[in-house]
Amino acid sequence: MFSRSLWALSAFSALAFGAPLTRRQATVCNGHAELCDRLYSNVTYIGAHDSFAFSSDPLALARDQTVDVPTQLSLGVRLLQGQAHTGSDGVLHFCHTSCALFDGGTVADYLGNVKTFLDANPNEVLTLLFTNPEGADVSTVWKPIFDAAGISDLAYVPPSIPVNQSSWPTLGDMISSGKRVVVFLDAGADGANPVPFILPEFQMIWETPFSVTDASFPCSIDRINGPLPSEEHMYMINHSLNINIIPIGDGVIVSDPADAPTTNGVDSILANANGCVPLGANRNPNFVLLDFVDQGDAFTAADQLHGLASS
Ligand SMILES: *[C@@H]1O[C@H](CO)[C@@H](O)[C@H](O)[C@H]1NC(C)=O
Ligand SMILES: *[C@@H]1O[C@H](CO)[C@@H](O)[C@H](O)[C@H]1NC(C)=O
Ligand SMILES: CC(=O)N[C@H]1CO[C@H](CO)[C@@H](O)[C@@H]1O
Repeated sequence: MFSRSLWALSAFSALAFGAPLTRRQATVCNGHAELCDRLYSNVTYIGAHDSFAFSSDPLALARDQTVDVPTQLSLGVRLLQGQAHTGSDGVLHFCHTSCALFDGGTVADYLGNVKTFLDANPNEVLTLLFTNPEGADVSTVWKPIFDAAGISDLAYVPPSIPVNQSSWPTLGDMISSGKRVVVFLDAGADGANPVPFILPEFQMIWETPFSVTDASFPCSIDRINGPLPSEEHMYMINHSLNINIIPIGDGVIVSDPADAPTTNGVDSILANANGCVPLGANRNPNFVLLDFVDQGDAFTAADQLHGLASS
């Protein structure tokens, strides 16, 4: 009895004093044990293009998604893309081209939804890739919104920028350290007052062209920045097929929902990925950016790119 309680006491003190020193090591990362040891840069994430621009109304031509952000995340989306504009209320919104055309609400509300997901899913690494066409200031406009949403503390801060292919942490390390959100901005992140967790996208990611209307998705490097060579970048395929609804002059290009089941199917995604592998230092794409991500079979394609059986 005595020795038993002594044992219990020592077990208790090991828990109380020892446990905080050893971090809980993640055993399942983004849904798969196999991904825990992979570098962040060696994983393929399915992304939702214009994630905020969701509508179930087929007449909403400016929509690029059918289901809302929490549903996208529950399906397995791990890259959320959004385009920020200042609304008429003076705060940052996610809007498609302009807030008059499609207003997806404030960035603050959006990030609140993201935080709810992160809290409920502690073993998930998530990437946020936002565009900043109006050049909103990172330290005075963007950072306070991330701070208020409680996401800044979860954001990964690299030891130095840019991060090359081999210098990203593993998913397991990101989850164990709690720094499991990676934030990229396409413009304005490398100005005079940078924010350590808001990373300049094109120094670390290159993209294929956008507004593609060719269903064979020929691969090329479109947007990229130095100083790292392209093979030290991660890369994103903009895998959404557009149609020109007014084929006069420059036309009017909108995303084509009727084609989404095919475009987001395994064959189309793998063909696009394979076409890019030679440009991507023989690596698979890191990010597959899709419209209407609830359609097709993108998550099976990602499993295949990871060499995993379908989950
Ligand atoms: C990526 O992960 C796979 C599977 O673990 C591994 O075989 C490959 O060597 C890794 N690639 C790099 C560049 O680390
Ligand atoms: C990648 O970055 C690390 C750390 O900055 C550096 O030690 C390494 O030499 C770099 N590798 C390449 C291939 O540039
Ligand atoms: C058509 C398409 O998906 N285009 C997008 C490609 O990705 C960039 C985001 O980084 C967007 O700006 C484009 O709209």
